[in-house]
Amino acid sequence: MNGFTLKEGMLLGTASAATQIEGGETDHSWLDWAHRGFIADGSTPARADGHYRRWQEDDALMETLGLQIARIGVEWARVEPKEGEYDEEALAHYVREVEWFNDHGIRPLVTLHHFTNPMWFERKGAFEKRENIADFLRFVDKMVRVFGARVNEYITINEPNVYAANGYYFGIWPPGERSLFKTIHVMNVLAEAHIDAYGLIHVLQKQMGVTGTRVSYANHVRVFAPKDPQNILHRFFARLTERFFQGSLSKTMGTGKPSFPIRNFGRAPHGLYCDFIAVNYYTRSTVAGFGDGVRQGVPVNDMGWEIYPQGIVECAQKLYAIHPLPVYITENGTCDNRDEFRCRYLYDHLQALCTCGLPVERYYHWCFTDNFEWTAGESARFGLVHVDYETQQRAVKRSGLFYRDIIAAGGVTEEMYQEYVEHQQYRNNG
Ligand code: IFM
Repeated sequence: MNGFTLKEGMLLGTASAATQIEGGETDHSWLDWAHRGFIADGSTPARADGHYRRWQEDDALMETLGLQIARIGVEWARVEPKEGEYDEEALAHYVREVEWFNDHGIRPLVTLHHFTNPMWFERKGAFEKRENIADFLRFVDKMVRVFGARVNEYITINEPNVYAANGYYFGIWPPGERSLFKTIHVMNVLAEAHIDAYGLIHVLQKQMGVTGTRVSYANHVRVFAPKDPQNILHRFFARLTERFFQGSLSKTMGTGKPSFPIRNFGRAPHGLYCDFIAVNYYTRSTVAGFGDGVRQGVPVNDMGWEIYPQGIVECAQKLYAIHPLPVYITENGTCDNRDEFRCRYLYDHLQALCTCGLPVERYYHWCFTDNFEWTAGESARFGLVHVDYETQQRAVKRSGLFYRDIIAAGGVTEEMYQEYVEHQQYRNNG
């Protein structure tokens, strides 16, 4: 018998990021990166989904599909195009959107930083400099006051580990640096920025009489498995890579207690700096030395990432061991350009979550619409809704209909399994 029931009270929706969907010639680090020729297919975030203008169409489609929650991002560079100067129209835009969500029974969770910096902040050295945290906090302060009681759930910083690793270690994202020392330093500054923002949001919401405030950070977490589990070096490097990529930063951000290789950590007393566990999960990495790879003969998506559904539970369990809090899957999804296996992916990951013992309260699928996937540009499709970038036409994919039906049914029945999942197979690599 196939199928499963969603956990009691578990809510389903989607996650997105402003730069990836909004479009527009906003003066930020990713438009600059695209203009410098670093996007594989030559696209830029200036086009994306044009969501900034089409938000009502997109959000109404979410409502039609029955989504209960929406994780959305705010584009800092739109709101504060020049240092210390706010764009009132941009602020009003985001307020209108969260109001719309609240009025239509879709609960918003707002991400304040999702990879992209205004260029004025980037030019100042962004999170390489501790003193620049004040700029981020000014923006946080502004947004939280402007949203008031309309939003009481925030992610301060999205995937600080990916921001630091890609921008400062691999040099493939802005600002294109390659220095282990800087990577660790930036992680350190991001952890401080999160802890300060966490405290600030709570203080402001309390002052405004807002209740039920929940704030967290969201790291991109993976399973790091030794290529040969019998090989002591493979095991050692798997543990080391996990620590450098996610373990150390997650512990430091959540507790204020520096965890190697993060050191020299600032002013925050040790404590608890998250109100829920945020899990962005996609894949498992296979490790045999420095760097990571993908095992051969395993199911992979269109970007070559291993599909390993049980990993979503393994990663959540690790974070739960640090802080036993409600679990929000703040991102999970896959690049499946022809929508050939996304239903199976959804089924396998949701089933793993719904049959585990963790208190999983939210699941935000990445993403609602296809969108600008950073250096892969428009060529990698993660959406439940297809976007024709030329015409900007939206078309709900089969996986979008499956997601709608899961929400309506509170799980997957045998009939739904047969209709959407049974015939879908993953492709193996190698
Ligand atoms: O598109 C990204 C998102 O911005 C952050 N998490 C991973 C997604 C897929 O790569």
